[in-house]
Amino acid sequence: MPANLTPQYLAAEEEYRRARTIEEKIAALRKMWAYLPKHKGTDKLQADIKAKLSRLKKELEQEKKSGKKRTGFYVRKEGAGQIVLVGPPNTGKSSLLKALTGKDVSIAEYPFTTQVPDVAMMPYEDIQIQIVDLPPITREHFVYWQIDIIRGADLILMVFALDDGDSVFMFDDLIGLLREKNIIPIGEGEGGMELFGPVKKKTIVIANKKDLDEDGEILGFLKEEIIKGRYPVIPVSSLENTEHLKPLLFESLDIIRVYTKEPGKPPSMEDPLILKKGSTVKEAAARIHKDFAEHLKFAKVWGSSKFPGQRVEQDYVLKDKDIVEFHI
Ligand SMILES: Nc1nc2c(ncn2[C@@H]2O[C@H](COP(=O)(O)OP(=O)(O)OP(=O)(O)O)[C@@H](O)[C@H]2O)c(=O)[nH]1
Ligand SMILES: [Mg+2]
Repeated sequence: MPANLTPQYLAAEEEYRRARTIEEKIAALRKMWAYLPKHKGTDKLQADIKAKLSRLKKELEQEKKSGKKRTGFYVRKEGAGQIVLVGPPNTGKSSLLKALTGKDVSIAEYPFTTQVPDVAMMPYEDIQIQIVDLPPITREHFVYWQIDIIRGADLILMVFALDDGDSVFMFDDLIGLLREKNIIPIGEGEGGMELFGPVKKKTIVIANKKDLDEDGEILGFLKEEIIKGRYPVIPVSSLENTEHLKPLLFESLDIIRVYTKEPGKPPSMEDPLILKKGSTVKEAAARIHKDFAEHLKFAKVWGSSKFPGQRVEQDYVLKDKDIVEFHI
């Protein structure tokens, strides 16, 4: 991101992220344009905003012509991470949401049961992870707010069914549909959050309804003939126990929990800081307060350090469940 973007510009960008309708998006983009400092360093951003504006204006015109009014959905992020369930119809996405979170959602034998996003929190140890269930995605049913929600998520779970339906054959089509919308599902590595242009998203394949594939034949086919090692594949049955999935989901979010303590006091074991894997002591301090990071002299760490309460420098890389005491 180019430096020296003004707070007004960043506020407009936040407004854009939250915009639900095309009109709201256009209004936010116009503000971004107005507040964007126009110099060489923002060339790319200027071009992106212009391109997005003209595309949305065209979409708005088309919408007016067709007389169809679309309403969008925006899901506010909550908890330590946001995971979105994506897949063809009837593969058990909503059943999986229910199994992981306990939320009672619409589940039915027929396809296209889910029509609006369903959101619920999955408790995992001492944190909460947000799960978003979407209406199924097909070439005919892939609307802009589904795209926006997937684009904003931290992790994609692609849910297929090991039943006698044909969902597993839709795998490459689904990847193609996402790629067309500038979402690049990746099996490993770091995903991104860019506002414009192609964005990589970490993706796990969930092979659901494994209870219907007793001999594992369909699972074998899915892994060997279709996925071919491109993505991790996890067999589950949403009707049975899905507990084994939870630590895997936490791991895949690439986040760590860090607890803080004040000198001479016990650590506060509630509400850990949630940081990206690989974060340093300085980054943890910055999360508490900008000044805090600037004035930080050193820290003491319990957990990943060689001995409890070891003094470490600002660039010390923290691990999940570390306790940190900042000294300024
Ligand atoms: N045997 C079996 N059936 C399942 C499993 N998970 C879901 N089902 C059934 O599959 C059907 C579809 O489940 P849903 O959870 O509604 O599927 P969905 O993917 O949300 O469907 P849409 O919202 O229409 O895309 C229901 O009849 C579920 O009971 C599973 O693990 N095993
Ligand atoms: Mg559903």
